[in-house]
Amino acid sequence: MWHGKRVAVIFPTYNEKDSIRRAVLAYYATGLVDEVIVVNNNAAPGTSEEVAGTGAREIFETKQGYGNALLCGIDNTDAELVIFSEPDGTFSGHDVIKLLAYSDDVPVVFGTRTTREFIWQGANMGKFLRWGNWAVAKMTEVLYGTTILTDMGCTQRLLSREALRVIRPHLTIGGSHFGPQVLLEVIQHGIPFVEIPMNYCARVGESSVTGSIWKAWKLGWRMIFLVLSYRCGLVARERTHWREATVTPPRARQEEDQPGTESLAALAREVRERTDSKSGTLLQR
Ligand SMILES: Nc1nc2c(ncn2[C@@H]2O[C@H](COP(=O)(O)OP(=O)(O)O)[C@@H](O)[C@H]2O)c(=O)[nH]1
Ligand SMILES: [Mg+2]
Repeated sequence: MWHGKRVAVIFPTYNEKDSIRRAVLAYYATGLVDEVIVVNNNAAPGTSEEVAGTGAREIFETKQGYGNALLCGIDNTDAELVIFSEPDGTFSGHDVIKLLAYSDDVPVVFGTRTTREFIWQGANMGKFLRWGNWAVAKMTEVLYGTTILTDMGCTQRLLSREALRVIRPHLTIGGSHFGPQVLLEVIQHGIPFVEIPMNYCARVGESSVTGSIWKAWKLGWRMIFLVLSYRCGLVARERTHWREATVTPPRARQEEDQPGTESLAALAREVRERTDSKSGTLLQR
């Protein structure tokens, strides 16, 4: 729970049998996560046994692909704050607190894995992947005039329920470039977002998406093609702009929740009175 909002984490799983148990427990250990949803995407045998008893809810998506698994997770939670992640040991449960802290100000918080200080030894983030992700992200930033973007492929991110409600009908990609489509739909809808550094560690087991340079190269080109298609209006659809889609912008709502100047003055008076009664010298100094 974060400021009265329910928090869910979605873990798609395909080949993470040896790390998923630890991942689920680490995210619950933050004390901030209400529900971990494991989407079993024809996962390695033994995965369900590892998930059992962790408190996570396991659901099954037989349509293969990262995007299909995430969409199934999104459609199976009503949490107000939804975090996408991976249970392969690359992300840290501790970073949930960073995503949540920024969710107070913006409805979407993207992670980035290209900040040098946060890349741990053994992480699959060599020069090619780091600069490749950075370059496609910068291309997107310049083409759309967005806030800073430095990673096109980070899969740890947070979306509010309102943001998901707005973009969900436009999410169509079942494969690995689902992540960039989420980013592009957020941009196209004018949803405010920020990108923050995530710790990125070595993976447990083999990566099947960016493990080989050839696969990463192909995925990179698919991402570039997707960004350009959106920019050229080839994915033109009717979209409701964020400002019209949300009745009250989150920031305005939070301001309503803040104590007004009157109650702040009362609080200051109370503190003064208490300090006064305990130690007069403190006030006089
Ligand atoms: N390769 C693959 N990954 C899937 C599939 N469905 C879900 N995933 C998830 O996609 C994520 C990325 O895969 P991974 O092998 O870790 O690639 P990497 O993050 O690029 O190293 C993992 O969390 C997988 O569980 C699928 O059909 N194939
Ligand atoms: Mg991974």
